[in-house]
Amino acid sequence: MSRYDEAKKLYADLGVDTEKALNTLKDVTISVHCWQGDDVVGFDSKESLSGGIQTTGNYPGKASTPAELMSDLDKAFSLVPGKKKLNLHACYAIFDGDFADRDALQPKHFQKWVDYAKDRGMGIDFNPTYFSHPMVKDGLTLSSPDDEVRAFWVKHGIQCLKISEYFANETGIPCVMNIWIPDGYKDIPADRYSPRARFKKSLDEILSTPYDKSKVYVTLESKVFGIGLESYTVGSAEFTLSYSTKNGITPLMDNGHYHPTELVSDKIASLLLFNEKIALHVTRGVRWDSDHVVLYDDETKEIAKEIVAHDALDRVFIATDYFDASINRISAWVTGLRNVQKALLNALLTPHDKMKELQKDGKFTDLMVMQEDIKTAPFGDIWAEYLAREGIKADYLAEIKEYEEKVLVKRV
Ligand code: RNT
Ligand code: ZN
Repeated sequence: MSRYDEAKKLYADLGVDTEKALNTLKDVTISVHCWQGDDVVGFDSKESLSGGIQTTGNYPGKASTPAELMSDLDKAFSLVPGKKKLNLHACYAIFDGDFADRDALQPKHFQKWVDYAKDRGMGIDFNPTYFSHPMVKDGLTLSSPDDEVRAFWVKHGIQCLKISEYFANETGIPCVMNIWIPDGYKDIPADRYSPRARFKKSLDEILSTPYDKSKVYVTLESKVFGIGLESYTVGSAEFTLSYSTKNGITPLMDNGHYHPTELVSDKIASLLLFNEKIALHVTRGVRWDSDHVVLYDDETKEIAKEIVAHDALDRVFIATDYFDASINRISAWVTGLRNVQKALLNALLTPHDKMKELQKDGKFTDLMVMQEDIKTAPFGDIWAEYLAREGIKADYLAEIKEYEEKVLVKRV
């Protein structure tokens, strides 16, 4: 008997159908953040990364042209099982001598990305880029008191909506457009109200542009603090949740954007009760929103469990969001993406109904024993079977090292 067949039997004894789990997982789409490949730099400006986020490390071989980034993405995609979507930021516009500033971006500046995605049968998600740009004034964009600055960024949002609709039309797959602004203050503000009021007004202005809501899902991402923005962020959790539910858009939770003892896994159920869809940025914060590579750790598993246990795979937009420049960037992509998939598989291999029943009946002794027992079930054999069925090699390091030697280290 193969290791998979044995594992299948053991899981069946626990009440879990491994075939069903494998079939479900292969249809789950993960939106892959393009910005791991070049340390969140993009192609439209020479400004250094701003907005209170930071990439550290200087590993050789970062992509600095569209061709390089596409090639690196291909390498990463080839080593990751399952369905993928490409997640782009507006700063990844590709200009052919027709530079346009952020407030004037057009669908044509993303045509090469559309060709790329279509060739690979993928959809595209999108993010307006409200950082690393001279029009970020005093750390503010959509909440700026300067009318010119605020108008510039409103226009950017509107153009991005048009580009998102273009992506959906071209690929035939809906586009998730995520709005995140870095706006905030380093020190104690005198007025916490007015910046949020201006942010609200700006969002209203952007979203008053007609767009097809069956093709573009607008999400709004909250944050608790950023580097240099420690005391106040305009787009706080309360703001983004209230705005989203009131205006029929989708809230996005990034699990690096809360106080360290606050867990996104605990928030998912509440959001599912009040929203048709929710969105996630899966990341790993170490002591702060450090955007480390996602591991197969407790919180990643718990997040996956919350999605699967409540039968919400079709209601949650799952995207990755991390950037590590201290290790091979392709390995960073592959490791993190595989770990999200592992966490989902682990959740699909958990007898949730049985365990919910134990909780309902107050059988907490039995529940704890079962929760602990399942941890030593032969998960690795099912994962190996998944990779094999997807035609993906288990060992990815050797291939990445070869690519590093042949391609990455030769880049200047
Ligand atoms: C920043 C947010 C945001 C960015 C990307 C690049 O803290 O998490 O999602 O990481 O837009
Ligand atoms: Zn994020």
